[in-house]
Amino acid sequence: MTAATQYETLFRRVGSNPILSASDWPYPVHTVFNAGATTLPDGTTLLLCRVEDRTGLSHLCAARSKDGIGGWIIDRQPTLSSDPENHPEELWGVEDPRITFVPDLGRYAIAYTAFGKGGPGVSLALTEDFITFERCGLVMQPDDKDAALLPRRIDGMYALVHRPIADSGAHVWISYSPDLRSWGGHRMMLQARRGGWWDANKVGLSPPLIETERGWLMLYHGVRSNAAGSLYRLGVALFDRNDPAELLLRGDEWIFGPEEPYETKGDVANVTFPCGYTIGPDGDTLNLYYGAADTCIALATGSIREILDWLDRHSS
Ligand code: BMA
Repeated sequence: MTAATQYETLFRRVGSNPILSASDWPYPVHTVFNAGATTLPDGTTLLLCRVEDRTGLSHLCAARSKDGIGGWIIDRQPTLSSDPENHPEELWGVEDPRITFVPDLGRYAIAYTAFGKGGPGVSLALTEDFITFERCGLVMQPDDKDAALLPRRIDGMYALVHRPIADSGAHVWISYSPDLRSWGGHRMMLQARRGGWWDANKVGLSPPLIETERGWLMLYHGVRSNAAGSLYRLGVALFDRNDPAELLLRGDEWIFGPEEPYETKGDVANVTFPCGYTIGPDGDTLNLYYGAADTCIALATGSIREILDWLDRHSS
């Protein structure tokens, strides 16, 4: 008798998952999840975590660690809170940050969901140190979320990947700007597949795009709604390096999804929702930080090279 064939494992969870939970916080909070990630110049991993308190609204709080796994030093108060007086679009909180270091600005750009009376929209803030922030305000009006800036300009323009909701569904788009304020040149990048597919109902960018020699690698969340609710799993697609709206390859199957108890049980069951990654010193190891069940933060590691190989064998 031969052993049953297994699906390939592209991401391995670390043994200490979940790596951050509400009980780690220096002030009372309900849940911590959906964190943006970056590596600071001294090698420290910084996570900008979405934190929900008992008002039900979210703010962002920074956690720093030397090895990106443990020993987190967490800001003693919210790092970036909503500012509804100046930004009414943030009346109901700020959520799901994605961080991109932009060398030509010399600063980190944080794209986050601003939640207000009009619904969720996309806002941008710039920072050098994750202590003070310059807010650019709402750059994509509701309904829109799941956004991240590209680290470099394309044909002289900044590029933002985001996920507007229209009557036709929830698909990933890219838009361009000369100054991070005025946006145009909108093009659709990736469509929800419809029908019975695992990514039939909604797709959205997960962490920021990853630039590889073969193109821009996108890890995206695909949502399938069934009688029990919604399942949030992770898929992968590759886009042209010079024209990121141009889809080259799209994986047929999901590559990561809820399996462990901390992913299948929580405030929203069956959710794995990465908003950030860091890349190891070898230039290939991908440390993927994801919100689990909208309750805690977990880490899984993969290899960019293995993901690209898999994509060659599993794309339609
Ligand atoms: C999405 C976002 C995420 C959340 C996910 C699952 O629409 O709002 O913040 O993690 O739903 O609830």
